[in-house]
Amino acid sequence: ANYKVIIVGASGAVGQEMLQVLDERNFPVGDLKLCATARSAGKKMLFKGKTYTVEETTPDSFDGMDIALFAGGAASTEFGPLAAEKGVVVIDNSSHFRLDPQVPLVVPEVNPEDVKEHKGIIANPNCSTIIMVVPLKAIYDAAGVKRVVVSTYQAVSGAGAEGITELTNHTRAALDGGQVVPSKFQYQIAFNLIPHIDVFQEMDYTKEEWKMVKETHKILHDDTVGITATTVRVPVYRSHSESVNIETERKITAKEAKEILANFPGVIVQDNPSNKEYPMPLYTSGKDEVFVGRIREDNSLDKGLNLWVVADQLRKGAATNAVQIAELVIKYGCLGKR
Ligand code: 2RA
Repeated sequence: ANYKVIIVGASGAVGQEMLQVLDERNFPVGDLKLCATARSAGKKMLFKGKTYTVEETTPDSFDGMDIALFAGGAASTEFGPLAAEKGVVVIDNSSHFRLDPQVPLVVPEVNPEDVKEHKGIIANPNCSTIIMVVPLKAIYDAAGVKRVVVSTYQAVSGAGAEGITELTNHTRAALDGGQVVPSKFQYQIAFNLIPHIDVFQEMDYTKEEWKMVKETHKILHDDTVGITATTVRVPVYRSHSESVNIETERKITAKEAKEILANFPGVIVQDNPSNKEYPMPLYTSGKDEVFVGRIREDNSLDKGLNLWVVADQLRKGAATNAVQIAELVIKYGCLGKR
C-alpha cells in the first residue's frame, strides 16, 4: 500500500532532511504534500524526480492525508491536534507534546512498542536525547543504569538553517576582521563555545538540559535513573557529540560494553585508539547511525563507563528518527482513527 504523506515545515533544515530520508528509505509514499508558513510558500522541492510546490499550511491541508511529519516549531501546536482529529497520524519533531502522557515519545531502537499507544500524535524526542538514549539503552539492558552525567557539543544545525548560516557568516567575519553580529545565537559562535541552548529554567539548568533528563526518563519508562546534563553550542555544522559517563548497577568491562554496543541496533562502534579511530562530526554527518567510541571504564568508580557518542543531528537526531517512527506505524498497522 502507499500512504498519503504531508510534511509540515518542509522547506526548513529538518523538513528538507525528512524529504531526503523518505526518498532514501523508499518509504511507500502515495501522495506527497509539502507545507510551510506563507513565507516559504511557492518554493519548489524535488522528490523522486517530481517537482512539488510548497503550499501554506492550512487546516484543509490535512484532509485525506495518512501521515503528517511535522519538522517542528509553532505549526505543531497550531495544526498537530487538528490533523490528529482528522485521523492523520502526526509525528511531531517539536517539543510541544513530548512530555504529554497521552503522547508516546519514541526512539525506534529503544521503545518501539510505545508507538502502538498513540492517540493520533507521536512525539520525536529532542536530538540530543535521541543520540544519548540509543547507546544508553544498550548499557541499561545489559547492566542497569544508576546515574548518567552527560556533556553535549551541539552543532549549529540544531538551530536550523539560520544556525548553519550564522556559523558561516561569523567565521568569515572573524577571519576577515569584520563585524560579527549574533542573532540566532547569543554570542559569536565562530571560535567560541556557548553553554546556553534554549532558555534558563529551575536550578539554572537550560530547557535543553531538562529535556535530556525528562525525555530519557519517559523513553526508558524509568525515572529512577539519575541524569544531569550540560548542553553546549559548538562551531560545528551538522552532528552533535556527547561525552556520556554512566554508573551501572552491575559491573561490565570496557570490552563487554564494546560488544554490547556493537550488537545494538542503530549503533556503530568506532573505537580503536591506537589507529586514531573514534567518532567525529565530519565523519558522522549525513549518516543515520549513532557512532560510539572512546569506550573506557571510569577510573574513579568501580562500576562506571565513559562513552563518546556522535550522530547527525538532522538525521538520526530528527528526520530519520521521525521516518523510522512512520515505518513502525505502518508495521504495527496503527494508522489514524478515521
Ligand atoms: C538544538 N536540540 O540543538 C536543539 C533543537 N534541535 O538547538
